[in-house]
Amino acid sequence: TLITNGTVVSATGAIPHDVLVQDETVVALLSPGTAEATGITADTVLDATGCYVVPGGIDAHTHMELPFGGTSASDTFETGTVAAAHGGTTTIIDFAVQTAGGDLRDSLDTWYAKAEGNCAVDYAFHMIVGGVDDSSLKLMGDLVAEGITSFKLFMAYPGVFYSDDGQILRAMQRAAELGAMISMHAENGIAIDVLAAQAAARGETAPIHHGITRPARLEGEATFRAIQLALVAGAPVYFVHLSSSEALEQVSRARAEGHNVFAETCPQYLYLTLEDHLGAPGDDGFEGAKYVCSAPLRSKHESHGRDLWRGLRTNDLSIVATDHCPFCYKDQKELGREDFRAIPNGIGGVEHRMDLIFQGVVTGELSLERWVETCSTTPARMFGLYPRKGVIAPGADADIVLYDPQARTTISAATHHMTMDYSAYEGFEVAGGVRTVMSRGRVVVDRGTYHGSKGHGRFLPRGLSSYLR
Ligand code: DUC
Ligand code: ZN
Ligand code: ZN
Repeated sequence: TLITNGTVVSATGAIPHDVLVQDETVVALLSPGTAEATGITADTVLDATGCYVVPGGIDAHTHMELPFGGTSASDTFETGTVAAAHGGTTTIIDFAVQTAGGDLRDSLDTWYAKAEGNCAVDYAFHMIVGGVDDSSLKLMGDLVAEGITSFKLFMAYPGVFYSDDGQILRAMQRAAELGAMISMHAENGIAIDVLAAQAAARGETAPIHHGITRPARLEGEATFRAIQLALVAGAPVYFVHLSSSEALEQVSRARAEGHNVFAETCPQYLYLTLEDHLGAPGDDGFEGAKYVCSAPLRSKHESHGRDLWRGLRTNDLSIVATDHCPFCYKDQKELGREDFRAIPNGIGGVEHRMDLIFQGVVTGELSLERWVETCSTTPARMFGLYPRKGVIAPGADADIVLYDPQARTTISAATHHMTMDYSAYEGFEVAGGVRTVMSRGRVVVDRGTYHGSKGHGRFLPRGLSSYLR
């Protein structure tokens, strides 16, 4: 296949090039129009006139089928990866889950079984270690050898996923030994549970109280603490779903000191706010349940959104991932109608990340190159998939998106492919849009039509991070 007349965008530039793909792999980038003169004939020509030709998106944070609060995230690996493909994401890194008391090996095997043969695009796993003990610490070595080279710990959710500081330190020491990455959910869950119980006792049970009882200070505090533990252990640490100025300040300071401290943010923290989406204090409306996620949406009267865009520019935030964790409003979010603590936490967005962050290019918040870097190249480098993924270069997998900056779409649950009965971005008007998506040389989406198949997506064993300083 020859992709002609497009502008190939990488993390370092945007250059008109034709791209030659053979089977599953990129074999050459050619000066525009020179293929024939060099004796190359292609069976298929994809005309990319007017399009950016970008490496397929990598969503480094998804939760397909995650069991949570007595229910399960509504996208399966099949539906979630089809939705990802529609949005120009050709790799997901999902979180296999060990909860407290579970066995790490069995938990991971359950995750392999959920995904295998069902995915439309390639997938890899991080491992949530919900029970740090001698057995799981030992097994971390086996997992690294299998290509699961990052481990998520939770400072939130006592009794479910939570690790105390001693457990965190031990897991970090083990990660340091193995060269593995520690991903951290940094919110002080012990303090949050106290605030949430106090709110509930006062009768403050509406969704807004989910946000109010998870203050940004408790994200900042946990972020600081995790950084200190990581420095003591000599391990790199990567903060997932960073949502607040307070947490960013800690990451920025550690990075300025040269430490291996990294963070991602998510579109919901760039576009949605506490007041506009969770409801106002005293507003007992339940619609806000649609926007209950953790870390929570932050106040529009503070500096969070502005600071997060700045962090993306300065690389204090290296990656945009979605934390795709979809629950339907009906029957799932409604579990918390009487008490916000029972609302399953999560927002679905795997389909819209590339489009939503492209809006930052349109408004001048980010460069075109930075869009590709935060959404594809850095996730590949951070999590050991580079240069197979994250770049259009000879030898790389032909995961390629033709992105049309002139397209116009409106996000809606009526047209999205995720199995959610609402969209957190309902009515958002998007400038730009995915035209064609190729996964390992095969066109899986073209002009909104799905041409892929279940089981095309393969498990990707990952190497160690190539992003550490
Ligand atoms: N946050 C969410 O919003 N959902 C699942 C887990 C998490 O940490
Ligand atoms: Zn989390
Ligand atoms: Zn998550």
